[in-house]
Amino acid sequence: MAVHTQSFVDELASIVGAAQVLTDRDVVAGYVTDWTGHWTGHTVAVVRPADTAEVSAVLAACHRAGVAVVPQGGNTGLVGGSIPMHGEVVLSTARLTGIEQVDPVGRTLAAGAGVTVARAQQAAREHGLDLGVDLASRDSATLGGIVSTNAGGIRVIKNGNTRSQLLGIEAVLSDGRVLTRWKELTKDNVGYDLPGLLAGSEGTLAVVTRVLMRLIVPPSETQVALVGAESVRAALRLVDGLQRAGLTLEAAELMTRAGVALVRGHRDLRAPLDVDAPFYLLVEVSGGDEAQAALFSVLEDAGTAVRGAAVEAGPAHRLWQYRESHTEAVSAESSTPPVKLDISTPLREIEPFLTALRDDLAAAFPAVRAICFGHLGDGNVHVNLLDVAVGQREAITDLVLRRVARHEGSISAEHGVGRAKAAWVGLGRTEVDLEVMRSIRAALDPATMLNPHVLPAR
Ligand code: 2HG
Ligand code: ZN
Repeated sequence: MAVHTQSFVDELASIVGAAQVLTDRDVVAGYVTDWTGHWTGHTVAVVRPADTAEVSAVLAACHRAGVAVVPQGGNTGLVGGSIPMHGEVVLSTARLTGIEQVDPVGRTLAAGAGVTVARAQQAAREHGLDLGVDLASRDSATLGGIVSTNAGGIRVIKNGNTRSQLLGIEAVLSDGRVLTRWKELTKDNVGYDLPGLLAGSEGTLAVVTRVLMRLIVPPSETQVALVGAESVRAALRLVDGLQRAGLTLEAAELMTRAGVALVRGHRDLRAPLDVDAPFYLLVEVSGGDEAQAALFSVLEDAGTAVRGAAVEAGPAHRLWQYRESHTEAVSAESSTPPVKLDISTPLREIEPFLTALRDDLAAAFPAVRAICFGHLGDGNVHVNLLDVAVGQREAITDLVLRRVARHEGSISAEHGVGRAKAAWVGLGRTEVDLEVMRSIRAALDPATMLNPHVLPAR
């Protein structure tokens, strides 16, 4: 770092107060290692501003000093996108926790970027509404984080991803200027969609400080089925059948025999069904008794493609736990930090992709265990690779992502590019596309002060 560290830290302290500039090694430990345990960096300081004005002053100070900044929300990301690998300042949004307004008429929620998804959901539910986004890390993941990564989660099939829930945004540019696009309007077509651009920009264009989110009307009742399926094709046919029967899907999740066995071992759970199956589909549909009857009838029509099913009225935590415990079970049961590759393919390619991947891995990495699960309705598979030796991470990532590209897929479906996939963005975008992205980045952050090592570097 070019500046004198102590005077720079003192300057940050003069903005946010000394107690909010963390430099002690033990205190910053939780900010410099990611959730998977693979990415560990170091930082000159973790700064925790209390409001937008302080974020602006902190960024301006870092800009003047030429010190790069990594924004961080709940640190639940899975691609190393909020870890300071090169000594950057960590700008934590942990104190931007105000819920400013829930408007039950316009169905919007205005809140600080550091509000957790669970708190935002709770605030919305007090008005009979809900956030359109839900994900297993809801208790720690923040609104700023899900916007910055354009997070997906289990409700995308019904509500779309985070970008489509975002109505307005306040964000601070790298030089400290505050960008505000904040209109509680469904229709507002004046120029470029800047909130949409900042969504998914992974902290490279601006630091999100406040968000205006759409709220949804949640279903008053739901039915959940955990189905043992003969094949991925059979599971997809079932999803299609449910939609054609007029049912509204709230979720459609895929698991495998190996994944369910791993979760069962980790959580000491009994088998979800009294029959075994190579694949499991977890579906949630809205509605009461009538929906349940329609669900049963689609299951019956499926014949032998369905090996068995358990159906319960929502929220059916007992059935959901098999799906929601996957991430935790993978981390606990792998002998090395798991390699987590979040990919998508067209629906018709999921089965060929999974079959080819199994063969590729068996040939090249026979000792690695692969657990694939994810959001079937969105064509989104989470490829989790256990017991990968540190020296093999890059080669196995390359193998999987090249396989994805051969199936017309995306190397990042919902977790983002971060550091983990920065070297492979060329597999997902053309050269001109990458040039345009670099130009946008250079326009907003000419000196590359914000999260310089994620997404395509300049
Ligand atoms: C999920 O769908 C999350 O549960 C995490 O996106 C996926 O652990 C993973 O790979
Ligand atoms: Zn997911």
